[in-house]
Amino acid sequence: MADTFSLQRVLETFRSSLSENKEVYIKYYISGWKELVSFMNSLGNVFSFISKDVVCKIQILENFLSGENGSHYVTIQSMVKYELENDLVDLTKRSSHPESGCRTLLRLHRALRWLELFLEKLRTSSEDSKTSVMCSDAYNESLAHHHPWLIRKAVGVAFCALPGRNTFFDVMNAGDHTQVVALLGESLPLISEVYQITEDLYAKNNLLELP
Ligand code: 1PW
Repeated sequence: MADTFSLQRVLETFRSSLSENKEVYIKYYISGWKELVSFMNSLGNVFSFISKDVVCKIQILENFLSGENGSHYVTIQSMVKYELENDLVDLTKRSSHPESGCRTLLRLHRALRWLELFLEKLRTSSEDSKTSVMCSDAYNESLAHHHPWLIRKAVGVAFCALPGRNTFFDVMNAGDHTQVVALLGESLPLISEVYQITEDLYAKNNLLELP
């Protein structure tokens, strides 16, 4: 992973994460998140508590992927099948499998919805739009429903420290503003597709509320 963030690379990793028969490769899904973490870190210390949790979740999934049962963790589909068939998921409350791949990935999946909403707002925003408002609106429409009060407060504080729209576009490192908007337009359907495939899979298996 290169040091400088590039929006283009995030999109490429999410693109690579879709297999021909529409399964999602965990390896690339995680790479996409790693890029986003480097982005969050470049936004300053306020984001470190947010990125820490994401880093921790990425690590859990990487451990599964490189572990002895790694072959079952190649795609989200194979992970769900394997963990369910082998009773490796705590379905109602956390007990013997508090950090299953399924519940860990679900947290990233919910955050991906936030990202999708936020990037869509950014794409259609006007020059005087505030990133902090777009960010928290997207958050309140998605991830906030899954977070307790204290986290919602802390996340809200972090959003206030976000740089303005111009800086944001520059940090994305994808050319001038028109190019960033075009790139977002091209890539949002992809992120949305990865999100929807995962959402349908989790819904079908009744996994959307995993503790
Ligand atoms: C500007 C770009 C930022 C994009 C990343 C957005 C990710 C937002 C993640 C918020 C995390 C807040 C702190 C941690 C909360 C955890 O309790 C929560 N994790 C997540 C990813 O929502 C739930 O995980 P848990 O406690 O059930 O293990």
